[in-house]
Amino acid sequence: MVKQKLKAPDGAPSDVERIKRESNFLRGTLREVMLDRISAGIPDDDNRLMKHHGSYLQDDRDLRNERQKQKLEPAYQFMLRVRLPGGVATPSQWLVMDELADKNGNGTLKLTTRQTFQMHGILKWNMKNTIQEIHATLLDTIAACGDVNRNVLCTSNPYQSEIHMEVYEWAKHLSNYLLPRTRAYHEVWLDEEKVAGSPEVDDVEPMYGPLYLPRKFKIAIAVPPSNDIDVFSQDLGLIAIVEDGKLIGFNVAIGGGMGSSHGDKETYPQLAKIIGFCTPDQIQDVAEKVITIQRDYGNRSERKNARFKYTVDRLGLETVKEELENRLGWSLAEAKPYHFDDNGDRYGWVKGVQGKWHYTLFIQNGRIADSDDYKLKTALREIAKVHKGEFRLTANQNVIIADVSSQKKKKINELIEQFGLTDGSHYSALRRSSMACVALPTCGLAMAEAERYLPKLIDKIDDILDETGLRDKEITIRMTGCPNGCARPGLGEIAFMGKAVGKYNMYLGAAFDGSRLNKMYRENIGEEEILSELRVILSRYAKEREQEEHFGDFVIRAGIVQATTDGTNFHA
Ligand code: SRM
Ligand code: SF4
Repeated sequence: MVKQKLKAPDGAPSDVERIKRESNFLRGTLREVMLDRISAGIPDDDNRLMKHHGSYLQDDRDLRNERQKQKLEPAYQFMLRVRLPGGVATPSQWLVMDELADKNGNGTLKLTTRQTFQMHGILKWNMKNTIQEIHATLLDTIAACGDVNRNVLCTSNPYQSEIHMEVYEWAKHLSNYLLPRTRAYHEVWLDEEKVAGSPEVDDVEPMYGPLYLPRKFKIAIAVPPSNDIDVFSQDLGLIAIVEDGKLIGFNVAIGGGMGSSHGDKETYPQLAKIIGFCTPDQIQDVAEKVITIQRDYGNRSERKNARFKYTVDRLGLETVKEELENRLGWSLAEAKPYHFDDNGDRYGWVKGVQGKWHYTLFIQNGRIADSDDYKLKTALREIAKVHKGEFRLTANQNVIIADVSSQKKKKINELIEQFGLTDGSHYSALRRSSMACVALPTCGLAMAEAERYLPKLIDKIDDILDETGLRDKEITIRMTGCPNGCARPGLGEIAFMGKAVGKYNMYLGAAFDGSRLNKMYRENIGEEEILSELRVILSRYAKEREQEEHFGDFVIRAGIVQATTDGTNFHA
């Protein structure tokens, strides 16, 4: 067989490549434009660079039309995303985030689908002191967005075994090791003085180089039987393998991703495929070499085809594996058996292996806010004041109050009761298994509502669940305001992706354990049609399902949506 010569796609580099190239390692003119007081916004080139510092310029879309009518510039504000490997934060870090959200943000915190905090509504003149206060609490926002490796996820549950702690340490290590090395962040936000002279390019970014990656890159580590981080949706997914109570290594899966564009067949969600196994001390090398393959062969002219999943498809899985092994200088071992039960969270109190307690709190779509009748933000602040353990943010947008001693459990329980916090048990199991992305009003790409609408839609679906006796049946349901897939909708047993205001494409049939994508069932439908479709399908599920059969499996067996022959990747 003639060995394929690897190359990146031809074509002129995209404008973002020019911006990165001219940026002097992500500096651009950010330092200067953040001082300008004429506009609350920043130029587009700097906004592109800003992402690598963990922030986006946005505008409040609820106010867009009105401001346009009044000939005012959009209501510019920044979103800021923290880097929080494995989602672990201390109570004092929680308190700082809580205070900053009130002082400089819109008074809320968003727990994201990648286990971290986002703040919205920060004005330009408050950005620098916000980042400085985050830094002072030993957190940062470096590489939380942008064409680099993003926040590294790992299974949240700290109770099942000591392996979880070990895996968390690996997630933290990978996140730190794969950070950009440029001092741009320190200079722009933390007033670090620029070192004289200009070091050689390779010294500045030995792994990334001056152009960084063609696109964002995502890594997550799952500890079976929990797939709470949706390991197959990642560019690089690692599955912890435990034998005789010891972590012996990781199955390595590559080329997953959720995003697509409506009606564009050249873009699609895809599940990562397992290519082998490596030991714990090999994962740094594996991650680094996979990233350099994407750096060298990813598409730098078409950003919509630039994710690693497209590089893998273009070059072929086997070729990428071969290239990886060439770069490693050794071969991956054969993948080991593993089993996932689900991709959800386990709510309420559980006792961990070391005798400490952990409480998973249900947070609807990750939004921490106070309302007249539910003081969630205040409650978590009061808990953080007395809590001595950790907060663990989950990839399902919930939070675990973790590592609670038996003595402290009583106090935390009192606060849980005083503020009426919930583990979700009085809700339908479907609501507990729901996720929605931010969408309107802050996301510039949203075509429809998600976070603000899904709870209301579920109120109506709950009526159907009550009629059909399915209230306690766990069915994953996900909604996004566009097909970019931020709430990993391709892996919802039921999913909706925004098409236009009030209109969604409806998808059915993902696997309950996150191992099979769903398929488009109806296009561009509104609430009435969604509910009438669900009434028929859920009624059939209630009557015709086999014992223990999950909803996603049922819709395929019943022929409501068709699976492809390999059954793994059948997103329309
Ligand atoms: Fe996302 C872009 C929010 C997880 C795929 N995502 C965005 C932006 C920044 C919009 C933009 O580019 O202007 C959104 C900001 C909205 C806002 O107002 O806050 C946004 N993404 C989110 C969050 C906050 C959703 C949430 O409600 O939790 C999640 C933050 C994660 C984090 O902490 O890092 C979030 N985004 C995801 C995920 C899920 C995951 O990573 O596990 C995905 C699908 C997985 C994947 O990447 O394939 C995801 N976001 C995208 C995409 C499509 C990327 C693609 O190449 O296919 C975009 C658009 C883009 O990059 O051009 C995007
Ligand atoms: Fe915005 Fe679309 Fe992501 Fe939702 S899925 S946050 S609408 S980019």
